[in-house]
Amino acid sequence: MSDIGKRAVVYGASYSVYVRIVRIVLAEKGVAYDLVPVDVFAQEGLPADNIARHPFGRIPAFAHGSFDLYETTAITRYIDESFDGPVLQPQAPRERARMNQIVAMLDNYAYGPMVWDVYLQRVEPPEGQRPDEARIADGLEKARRVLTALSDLVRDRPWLASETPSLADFHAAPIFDLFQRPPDGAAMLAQFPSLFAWWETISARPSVVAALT
Ligand SMILES: N[C@@H](CCC(=O)N[C@@H](CS)C(=O)NCC(=O)O)C(=O)O
Repeated sequence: MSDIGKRAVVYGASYSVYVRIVRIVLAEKGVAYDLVPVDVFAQEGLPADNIARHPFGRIPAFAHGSFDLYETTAITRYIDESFDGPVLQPQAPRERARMNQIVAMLDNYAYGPMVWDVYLQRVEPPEGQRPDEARIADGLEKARRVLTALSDLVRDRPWLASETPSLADFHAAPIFDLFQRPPDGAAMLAQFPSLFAWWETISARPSVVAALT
C-alpha cells in the first residue's frame, strides 16, 4: 500500500468522547499522528472541508495518506489492523464477538444516557439553565441497565471482553470517565465492583490519562 509510512491525521476536538477513543487507540498502538482541531459545536458551524470529510457533521474524521475514514469503530479497527504494535482485537471468534457487542452497547445504550443525560446535565448544563433533574434521573436509570449488562458480561475478567485489553476497553474509558465525575455517577459505578476495579486500572493507563486531560 503506497500510504505505508504516511502520518495519520485525526480531525476533531480533544474534548470529544469519540476523538478521545481514537487517540487512546493510536497511543496504545504507538502510532504518531497529527490532531487537526475541529470544533463541532462552534457558533459559526462546521467548516466546509469537515463536512466533506464527515457528511454527517460529526467528529472524529481520520486520514491516513490518501485514505479517508469516519465512524469511530471503523477508524479504531483500521488502526489496529494497519499499524504495528499490540493487537487490540481478540482472535477467538467468541471473544471478538463479545468485544463488538460491548462496543455496540456503548454506542447505542451508554453514550447518550451516561454522557449527555448525566454528565453534561449535572456538570455542564446549558448556559443559564439548571440541571434537568428528570433527565438526569432517566439517564441514571438507563446507565444502571448498561452497568448491569456489562457487569454480567465481564464477570471477574480484568478487561471487558478478553484477558488482555481490547478496543472495547478503550471505547468505554472516555464514557466512564465523564459518567463517574459527578457524585451520582461515581456512586452508581461503585455499586458494580468488577467495573469499578476495571475503571481504577484503565484510568491509570498512560494512553488514557493523556487522552482524558
Ligand atoms: N457515530 C459517530 C459518533 C461521533 C459523535 O457523535 N461525535 C460527537 C462528538 S463526541 C459529535 O460530533 N457531535 C456533534 C453533534 O452531535 O452535532 C462515531 O462513531 O464516530
